[in-house]
Amino acid sequence: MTTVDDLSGPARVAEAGEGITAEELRLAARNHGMPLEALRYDVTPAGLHYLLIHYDIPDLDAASHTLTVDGHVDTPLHLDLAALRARPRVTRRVTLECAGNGRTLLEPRPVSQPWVLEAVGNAEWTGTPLAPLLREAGVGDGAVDVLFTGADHGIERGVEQDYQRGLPVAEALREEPLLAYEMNGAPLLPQHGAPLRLIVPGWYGMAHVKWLRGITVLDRAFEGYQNAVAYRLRQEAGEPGVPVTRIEPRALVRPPGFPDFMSRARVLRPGPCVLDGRAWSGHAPITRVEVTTDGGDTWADATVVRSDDEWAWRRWEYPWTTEPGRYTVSARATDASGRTQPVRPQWNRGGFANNLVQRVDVAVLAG
Ligand SMILES: Nc1nc2c(c(=O)[nH]1)N[C@H]1C(S)=C(S)[C@@H](COP(=O)(O)O)O[C@H]1N2
Ligand SMILES: [Mo]
Repeated sequence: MTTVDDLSGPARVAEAGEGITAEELRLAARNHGMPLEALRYDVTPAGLHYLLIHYDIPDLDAASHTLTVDGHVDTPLHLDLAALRARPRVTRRVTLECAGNGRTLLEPRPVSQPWVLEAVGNAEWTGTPLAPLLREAGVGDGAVDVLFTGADHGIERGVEQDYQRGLPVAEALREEPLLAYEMNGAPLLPQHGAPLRLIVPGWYGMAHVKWLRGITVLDRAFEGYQNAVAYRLRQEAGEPGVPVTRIEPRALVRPPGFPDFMSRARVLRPGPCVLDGRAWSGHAPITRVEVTTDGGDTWADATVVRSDDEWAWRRWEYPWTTEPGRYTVSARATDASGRTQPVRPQWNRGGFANNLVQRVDVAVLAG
Protein backbone atom coordinates (compact mmCIF):
# COMPACT_ATOMS: atom_id res chain seq x y z
CA MET A 1 0.00 0.00 0.00
CA THR A 2 1.36 3.43 -0.93
CA THR A 3 1.51 6.11 1.77
CA VAL A 4 2.34 9.80 1.47
CA ASP A 5 5.67 9.03 3.12
CA ASP A 6 6.63 6.89 0.12
CA LEU A 7 6.08 9.88 -2.15
CA SER A 8 7.42 12.81 -0.21
CA GLY A 9 10.86 13.01 1.43
CA PRO A 10 12.11 15.22 4.24
CA ALA A 11 13.68 18.64 3.71
CA ARG A 12 17.40 18.46 3.01
CA VAL A 13 20.49 20.53 2.37
CA ALA A 14 22.70 19.80 -0.68
CA GLU A 15 25.99 17.94 -0.25
CA ALA A 16 29.14 20.02 -0.68
CA GLY A 17 29.57 20.62 -4.43
CA GLU A 18 26.23 18.95 -5.34
CA GLY A 19 24.74 20.49 -8.50
CA ILE A 20 21.11 21.51 -8.98
CA THR A 21 19.00 18.33 -9.02
CA ALA A 22 16.35 17.27 -11.56
CA GLU A 23 13.69 17.94 -8.89
CA GLU A 24 14.90 21.51 -8.39
CA LEU A 25 15.01 22.02 -12.17
CA ARG A 26 11.40 20.81 -12.43
CA LEU A 27 10.33 23.36 -9.79
CA ALA A 28 12.34 26.12 -11.48
CA ALA A 29 10.61 25.42 -14.79
CA ARG A 30 7.16 25.82 -13.16
CA ASN A 31 7.89 28.73 -10.84
CA HIS A 32 9.52 31.45 -12.87
CA GLY A 33 11.30 34.56 -11.63
CA MET A 34 11.06 38.14 -12.85
CA PRO A 35 13.72 38.77 -15.52
CA LEU A 36 15.80 41.42 -13.75
CA GLU A 37 15.66 43.86 -16.67
CA ALA A 38 11.97 44.19 -15.65
CA LEU A 39 13.24 46.23 -12.69
CA ARG A 40 12.80 49.04 -15.23
CA TYR A 41 8.99 48.99 -14.74
CA ASP A 42 7.59 50.55 -11.61
CA VAL A 43 4.55 48.26 -11.96
CA THR A 44 5.64 44.79 -13.05
CA PRO A 45 3.58 43.57 -16.03
CA ALA A 46 1.59 40.51 -14.88
CA GLY A 47 3.43 38.08 -17.17
CA LEU A 48 6.82 39.20 -15.83
CA HIS A 49 5.88 39.02 -12.13
CA TYR A 50 7.50 36.05 -10.36
CA LEU A 51 5.41 32.97 -9.66
CA LEU A 52 5.45 30.43 -6.83
CA ILE A 53 2.92 27.62 -6.63
CA HIS A 54 3.43 24.80 -4.12
CA TYR A 55 0.98 22.29 -5.68
CA ASP A 56 -1.21 22.75 -8.82
CA ILE A 57 -3.13 25.80 -10.01
CA PRO A 58 -6.67 24.83 -8.94
CA ASP A 59 -9.58 24.90 -11.39
CA LEU A 60 -11.89 27.56 -9.93
CA ASP A 61 -14.96 29.24 -11.40
CA ALA A 62 -15.27 32.95 -10.49
CA ALA A 63 -19.06 32.81 -10.97
CA SER A 64 -19.60 30.13 -8.32
CA HIS A 65 -16.59 30.78 -6.03
CA THR A 66 -17.38 31.71 -2.43
CA LEU A 67 -15.46 32.87 0.62
CA THR A 68 -16.42 31.70 4.11
CA VAL A 69 -15.52 33.68 7.24
CA ASP A 70 -16.01 31.56 10.35
CA GLY A 71 -14.40 30.23 13.54
CA HIS A 72 -14.11 32.44 16.61
CA VAL A 73 -16.55 35.11 15.30
CA ASP A 74 -20.04 36.35 16.30
CA THR A 75 -21.55 36.02 12.83
CA PRO A 76 -20.08 33.67 10.22
CA LEU A 77 -20.20 35.14 6.70
CA HIS A 78 -20.49 33.56 3.28
CA LEU A 79 -19.77 35.82 0.30
CA ASP A 80 -19.53 35.36 -3.44
CA LEU A 81 -17.35 37.50 -5.73
CA ALA A 82 -20.22 39.86 -6.53
CA ALA A 83 -20.67 40.57 -2.81
CA LEU A 84 -16.94 41.18 -2.37
CA ARG A 85 -16.86 43.47 -5.43
CA ALA A 86 -19.79 45.47 -4.01
CA ARG A 87 -17.73 46.30 -0.91
CA PRO A 88 -15.32 49.28 -0.66
CA ARG A 89 -12.66 49.03 -3.36
CA VAL A 90 -9.00 49.88 -2.74
CA THR A 91 -5.92 49.66 -5.00
CA ARG A 92 -2.45 49.30 -3.48
CA ARG A 93 0.96 49.02 -5.12
CA VAL A 94 2.71 46.24 -3.17
CA THR A 95 6.05 44.49 -3.65
CA LEU A 96 5.88 40.71 -3.24
CA GLU A 97 9.05 38.72 -2.65
CA CYS A 98 9.34 34.99 -2.06
CA ALA A 99 10.94 34.20 1.31
CA GLY A 100 13.26 31.82 -0.55
CA ASN A 101 14.68 34.52 -2.83
CA GLY A 102 18.48 34.25 -2.84
CA ARG A 103 18.41 30.60 -1.70
CA THR A 104 20.94 29.24 -4.21
CA LEU A 105 23.50 31.81 -3.08
CA LEU A 106 23.73 29.96 0.25
CA GLU A 107 26.40 27.36 0.91
CA PRO A 108 25.43 24.62 1.57
CA ARG A 109 22.31 25.03 -0.60
CA PRO A 110 18.89 24.25 0.91
CA VAL A 111 17.20 21.93 -1.65
CA SER A 112 13.92 23.60 -2.71
CA GLN A 113 12.76 26.06 -5.36
CA PRO A 114 16.22 27.23 -6.55
CA TRP A 115 15.81 31.00 -6.72
CA VAL A 116 18.79 33.18 -7.47
CA LEU A 117 17.55 36.77 -6.92
CA GLU A 118 14.57 37.16 -9.21
CA ALA A 119 11.63 36.09 -6.98
CA VAL A 120 10.14 39.57 -6.74
CA GLY A 121 7.55 41.78 -8.41
CA ASN A 122 5.65 44.98 -7.74
CA ALA A 123 2.00 44.93 -8.79
CA GLU A 124 -1.10 47.00 -8.31
CA TRP A 125 -3.59 44.92 -6.35
CA THR A 126 -7.26 45.87 -6.23
CA GLY A 127 -9.75 44.41 -3.79
CA THR A 128 -11.60 45.07 -0.58
CA PRO A 129 -9.87 45.65 2.77
CA LEU A 130 -9.85 42.60 5.05
CA ALA A 131 -10.22 44.34 8.44
CA PRO A 132 -13.76 45.74 7.98
CA LEU A 133 -14.96 42.28 6.92
CA LEU A 134 -13.46 40.74 10.06
CA ARG A 135 -15.03 43.47 12.18
CA GLU A 136 -18.41 42.76 10.57
CA ALA A 137 -18.08 39.09 11.42
CA GLY A 138 -17.14 40.18 14.96
CA VAL A 139 -13.75 38.82 16.04
CA GLY A 140 -14.19 37.14 19.42
CA ASP A 141 -12.16 38.04 22.52
CA GLY A 142 -9.09 35.89 22.77
CA ALA A 143 -8.59 35.56 19.01
CA VAL A 144 -4.93 34.71 18.28
CA ASP A 145 -4.49 33.86 14.59
CA VAL A 146 -6.57 34.28 11.47
CA LEU A 147 -6.27 31.25 9.21
CA PHE A 148 -6.45 31.66 5.42
CA THR A 149 -7.22 28.57 3.34
CA GLY A 150 -6.53 28.22 -0.38
CA ALA A 151 -8.35 25.88 -2.74
CA ASP A 152 -5.13 24.12 -3.76
CA HIS A 153 -4.22 20.74 -2.30
CA GLY A 154 -1.09 18.62 -2.19
CA ILE A 155 1.50 16.79 -0.14
CA GLU A 156 4.58 18.40 1.34
CA ARG A 157 7.27 16.54 3.30
CA GLY A 158 4.80 13.74 4.00
CA VAL A 159 1.88 15.98 5.05
CA GLU A 160 -1.26 16.08 2.89
CA GLN A 161 -2.84 19.51 3.11
CA ASP A 162 -4.72 22.44 1.63
CA TYR A 163 -2.40 25.45 1.40
CA GLN A 164 -3.11 27.27 4.67
CA ARG A 165 -1.40 30.09 6.50
CA GLY A 166 -2.15 31.63 9.89
CA LEU A 167 -1.60 35.39 10.36
CA PRO A 168 -1.51 37.01 13.84
CA VAL A 169 -4.88 38.69 14.46
CA ALA A 170 -3.24 42.10 15.06
CA GLU A 171 -1.72 41.92 11.55
CA ALA A 172 -5.03 40.80 10.00
CA LEU A 173 -6.80 43.78 11.63
CA ARG A 174 -4.37 46.37 10.22
CA GLU A 175 -5.90 48.55 7.51
CA GLU A 176 -3.43 47.29 4.86
CA PRO A 177 -4.30 43.65 4.01
CA LEU A 178 -6.59 43.25 0.99
CA LEU A 179 -8.82 40.55 -0.41
CA ALA A 180 -7.69 41.14 -3.99
CA TYR A 181 -9.58 40.20 -7.15
CA GLU A 182 -7.58 42.31 -9.64
CA MET A 183 -3.89 42.66 -10.50
CA ASN A 184 -2.69 45.65 -12.54
CA GLY A 185 -6.28 46.62 -13.37
CA ALA A 186 -7.33 43.25 -14.81
CA PRO A 187 -8.99 40.21 -13.18
CA LEU A 188 -6.43 38.01 -11.37
CA LEU A 189 -4.77 35.47 -13.66
CA PRO A 190 -5.16 31.77 -12.72
CA GLN A 191 -1.51 31.50 -11.63
CA HIS A 192 -1.76 34.56 -9.35
CA GLY A 193 -4.74 33.25 -7.37
CA ALA A 194 -7.89 33.84 -9.43
CA PRO A 195 -10.53 34.66 -8.48
CA LEU A 196 -9.45 35.85 -4.99
CA ARG A 197 -6.25 36.14 -3.01
CA LEU A 198 -4.94 37.71 0.14
CA ILE A 199 -2.39 40.54 -0.02
CA VAL A 200 -0.49 41.30 3.21
CA PRO A 201 1.66 44.33 2.43
CA GLY A 202 5.17 44.04 3.86
CA TRP A 203 5.10 40.27 4.39
CA TYR A 204 7.06 37.67 2.43
CA GLY A 205 5.13 35.90 -0.33
CA MET A 206 3.94 32.84 1.64
CA ALA A 207 1.46 35.00 3.59
CA HIS A 208 -0.39 36.16 0.46
CA VAL A 209 -2.69 33.12 0.16
CA LYS A 210 -3.94 32.58 -3.39
CA TRP A 211 -7.22 30.89 -4.48
CA LEU A 212 -8.65 32.01 -1.14
CA ARG A 213 -11.78 30.13 -0.08
CA GLY A 214 -11.83 30.36 3.71
CA ILE A 215 -10.96 32.70 6.58
CA THR A 216 -11.17 31.16 10.07
CA VAL A 217 -10.54 33.11 13.25
CA LEU A 218 -8.72 30.93 15.80
CA ASP A 219 -8.46 31.33 19.58
CA ARG A 220 -5.03 29.67 19.42
CA ALA A 221 -1.94 29.85 17.23
CA PHE A 222 -2.26 27.95 13.93
CA GLU A 223 0.02 24.93 14.16
CA GLY A 224 -0.43 23.74 10.57
CA TYR A 225 2.39 22.86 8.19
CA GLN A 226 3.09 26.21 6.49
CA ASN A 227 3.45 28.00 9.84
CA ALA A 228 4.89 25.38 12.21
CA VAL A 229 7.05 23.27 9.86
CA ALA A 230 7.84 25.33 6.73
CA TYR A 231 8.77 29.03 6.77
CA ARG A 232 10.84 28.99 9.94
CA LEU A 233 14.43 30.10 10.37
CA ARG A 234 16.36 27.12 11.72
CA GLN A 235 19.99 26.14 12.03
CA GLU A 236 19.21 22.51 12.98
CA ALA A 237 16.51 20.23 11.55
CA GLY A 238 14.75 19.46 14.85
CA GLU A 239 14.56 22.90 16.43
CA PRO A 240 11.33 24.96 16.53
CA GLY A 241 12.99 27.95 14.85
CA VAL A 242 11.72 31.49 14.35
CA PRO A 243 8.76 32.26 12.06
CA VAL A 244 9.42 34.01 8.73
CA THR A 245 7.30 37.20 8.66
CA ARG A 246 8.15 40.56 7.04
CA ILE A 247 10.47 41.24 4.11
CA GLU A 248 14.07 42.15 4.97
CA PRO A 249 15.43 45.15 3.04
CA ARG A 250 16.97 44.46 -0.36
CA ALA A 251 18.23 46.50 -3.32
CA LEU A 252 18.73 45.01 -6.76
CA VAL A 253 20.66 46.46 -9.68
CA ARG A 254 18.89 46.59 -13.05
CA PRO A 255 21.41 44.68 -15.16
CA PRO A 256 23.46 47.34 -16.97
CA GLY A 257 24.64 47.13 -20.59
CA PHE A 258 24.01 43.87 -22.44
CA PRO A 259 24.47 40.23 -21.40
CA ASP A 260 26.49 37.27 -22.51
CA PHE A 261 23.94 34.54 -23.35
CA MET A 262 25.23 31.74 -21.11
CA SER A 263 27.14 33.45 -18.30
CA ARG A 264 24.79 36.44 -18.12
CA ALA A 265 27.91 38.55 -17.48
CA ARG A 266 27.18 42.21 -18.18
CA VAL A 267 29.07 44.06 -20.92
CA LEU A 268 29.34 47.87 -21.20
CA ARG A 269 31.14 50.34 -23.44
CA PRO A 270 33.29 52.96 -21.69
CA GLY A 271 31.86 56.36 -20.83
CA PRO A 272 29.12 57.83 -18.63
CA CYS A 273 26.09 55.70 -17.72
CA VAL A 274 23.46 55.59 -15.00
CA LEU A 275 23.15 52.54 -12.76
CA ASP A 276 19.67 52.06 -11.39
CA GLY A 277 17.43 49.51 -9.75
CA ARG A 278 14.81 49.10 -7.04
CA ALA A 279 14.92 48.78 -3.26
CA TRP A 280 12.26 47.62 -0.81
CA SER A 281 11.64 46.50 2.77
CA GLY A 282 8.60 45.09 4.54
CA HIS A 283 9.55 46.67 7.86
CA ALA A 284 9.75 50.38 7.00
CA PRO A 285 10.28 52.66 3.99
CA ILE A 286 13.69 52.62 2.30
CA THR A 287 15.74 55.62 3.41
CA ARG A 288 19.10 54.94 1.82
CA VAL A 289 20.71 52.98 -1.04
CA GLU A 290 24.49 52.79 -1.34
CA VAL A 291 26.36 51.58 -4.41
CA THR A 292 29.81 50.09 -4.86
CA THR A 293 31.51 49.48 -8.20
CA ASP A 294 34.71 48.03 -6.74
CA GLY A 295 33.38 44.93 -5.01
CA GLY A 296 32.63 46.64 -1.71
CA ASP A 297 35.87 48.54 -0.99
CA THR A 298 34.11 51.90 -1.30
CA TRP A 299 30.40 52.78 -1.13
CA ALA A 300 28.62 55.96 -2.27
CA ASP A 301 25.02 57.11 -1.82
CA ALA A 302 22.60 56.62 -4.68
CA THR A 303 19.58 58.90 -5.19
CA VAL A 304 16.37 57.24 -3.94
CA VAL A 305 13.19 58.36 -5.71
CA ARG A 306 10.38 59.18 -3.28
CA SER A 307 7.14 57.22 -3.40
CA ASP A 308 3.80 57.46 -1.64
CA ASP A 309 3.30 53.70 -1.72
CA GLU A 310 4.64 52.57 1.63
CA TRP A 311 4.93 48.87 0.70
CA ALA A 312 6.12 49.22 -2.89
CA TRP A 313 9.72 49.23 -4.09
CA ARG A 314 11.50 52.52 -4.75
CA ARG A 315 13.69 53.38 -7.70
CA TRP A 316 17.28 54.39 -7.05
CA GLU A 317 19.93 55.67 -9.45
CA TYR A 318 23.62 56.33 -9.45
CA PRO A 319 25.72 58.03 -12.20
CA TRP A 320 28.84 56.11 -13.16
CA THR A 321 31.59 56.87 -15.66
CA THR A 322 33.35 53.70 -16.73
CA GLU A 323 36.79 52.90 -18.09
CA PRO A 324 37.79 49.59 -19.66
CA GLY A 325 38.19 46.85 -17.07
CA ARG A 326 36.32 44.45 -14.80
CA TYR A 327 34.06 45.60 -11.98
CA THR A 328 31.78 44.13 -9.33
CA VAL A 329 28.72 46.29 -8.76
CA SER A 330 26.41 46.06 -5.72
CA ALA A 331 23.65 48.11 -4.12
CA ARG A 332 22.77 47.97 -0.44
CA ALA A 333 19.43 49.14 1.01
CA THR A 334 18.72 50.54 4.47
CA ASP A 335 15.20 51.18 5.80
CA ALA A 336 13.76 53.62 8.34
CA SER A 337 13.92 50.92 11.05
CA GLY A 338 17.72 50.84 10.59
CA ARG A 339 17.72 47.36 9.03
CA THR A 340 20.20 46.88 6.21
CA GLN A 341 21.74 44.10 4.08
CA PRO A 342 24.62 41.87 5.15
CA VAL A 343 27.68 41.39 2.93
CA ARG A 344 28.15 37.84 4.31
CA PRO A 345 25.31 35.29 3.95
CA GLN A 346 23.20 34.48 7.00
CA TRP A 347 22.52 30.80 6.58
CA ASN A 348 19.42 28.89 7.65
CA ARG A 349 18.19 25.41 6.65
CA GLY A 350 15.26 26.64 4.56
CA GLY A 351 17.22 29.38 2.82
CA PHE A 352 14.67 32.01 3.88
CA ALA A 353 14.89 35.80 4.27
CA ASN A 354 18.45 35.80 2.89
CA ASN A 355 19.05 39.43 1.91
CA LEU A 356 22.77 39.12 1.20
CA VAL A 357 24.05 41.99 -0.97
CA GLN A 358 23.88 41.11 -4.71
CA ARG A 359 27.11 41.08 -6.73
CA VAL A 360 26.94 41.92 -10.44
CA ASP A 361 30.05 41.27 -12.55
CA VAL A 362 30.54 43.88 -15.25
CA ALA A 363 33.13 43.98 -18.05
CA VAL A 364 33.73 47.35 -19.72
CA LEU A 365 35.08 46.83 -23.24
CA ALA A 366 38.07 48.71 -24.64
CA GLY A 367 36.23 51.38 -26.68
N1 LIG B 1 -2.92 28.98 -2.06
C1 LIG B 1 -1.62 29.27 -2.24
N2 LIG B 1 -1.19 30.51 -1.97
C2 LIG B 1 0.10 30.83 -2.13
C3 LIG B 1 1.05 29.87 -2.56
C4 LIG B 1 0.57 28.57 -2.84
O1 LIG B 1 1.32 27.68 -3.25
N3 LIG B 1 -0.76 28.31 -2.66
N4 LIG B 1 2.37 30.23 -2.66
C5 LIG B 1 2.79 31.33 -1.80
C6 LIG B 1 4.15 31.76 -2.01
S1 LIG B 1 5.36 30.81 -1.29
C7 LIG B 1 4.46 32.91 -2.67
S2 LIG B 1 6.05 33.44 -2.78
C8 LIG B 1 3.39 33.74 -3.30
C9 LIG B 1 3.68 33.97 -4.75
O2 LIG B 1 2.70 34.78 -5.34
P1 LIG B 1 2.70 34.99 -6.92
O3 LIG B 1 2.87 33.65 -7.56
O4 LIG B 1 1.42 35.66 -7.26
O5 LIG B 1 3.89 35.88 -7.21
O6 LIG B 1 2.11 33.14 -3.19
C10 LIG B 1 1.85 32.52 -1.95
N5 LIG B 1 0.48 32.10 -1.89
MO1 LIG C 1 7.39 31.91 -1.59
